[in-house]
Amino acid sequence: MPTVLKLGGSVVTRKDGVEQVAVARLERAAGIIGRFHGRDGDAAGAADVDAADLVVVHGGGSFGHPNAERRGVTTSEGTHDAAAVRDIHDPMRELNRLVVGALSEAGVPAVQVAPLSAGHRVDGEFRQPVDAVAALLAEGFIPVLHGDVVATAGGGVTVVSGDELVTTLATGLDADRVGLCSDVPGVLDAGGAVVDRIERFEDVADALGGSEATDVTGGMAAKVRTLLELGAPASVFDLDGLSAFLDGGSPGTWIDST
Ligand code: IP8
Repeated sequence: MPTVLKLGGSVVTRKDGVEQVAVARLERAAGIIGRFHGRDGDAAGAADVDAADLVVVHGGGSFGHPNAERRGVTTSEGTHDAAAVRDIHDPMRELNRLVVGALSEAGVPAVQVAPLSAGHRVDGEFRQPVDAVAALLAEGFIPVLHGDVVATAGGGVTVVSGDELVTTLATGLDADRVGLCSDVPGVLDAGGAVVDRIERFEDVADALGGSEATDVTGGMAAKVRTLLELGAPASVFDLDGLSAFLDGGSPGTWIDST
């Protein structure tokens, strides 16, 4: 069963700039994924994790959120302005091209997959057929999707977050593991310490503040809520934990309501 890995916008972009790639962090993440992918299944620590069965999703960071905010588009507020749709979608495609390029340099058979081309939203719920993603996986490719904008019944076009994509893909592909790699080592409590395990949102509701940079899709609180609704365990960790996660470990915070 596949692993779904999200590289947060804070990992692949610099949130202090406009449409700035975090080159060193992206190359580091790509190198870790490349080493994982290039390893055979009998390598130490990787025995029960299939390196070929990986779907990557990345967030928007400074390529997505500022443009969406400027256009007044969120996951619930849509637009019928095609220029606004292009203003949000096109930079995300460019970021996706750069992420896929870095993965490719690291030896990963990564290919671009755009949610706008196949996903849509009905009654607030994001839907994305996963057959094409499953077929790409079966043929040995690593599909790389991204936070985007999608057609929304009765509402024009709205933002779809990488976290929504993770949920939809994990459910549709029957993933057994989900990883969210962000710029923090896990979900932090009020004192700044990593919470080891979350089973109910109420356990951490008070500790979860808003994201500091512009984030039209809700920051860490929204991530935790979304992950608690998954039928699979999820881990939240930073780049230091990525290798351990791909090896089958549970760095950072383990989120599991099952
Ligand atoms: O960074 C947001 O994706 P996220 C995508 O995963 C856009 O929340 C276009 C703002």
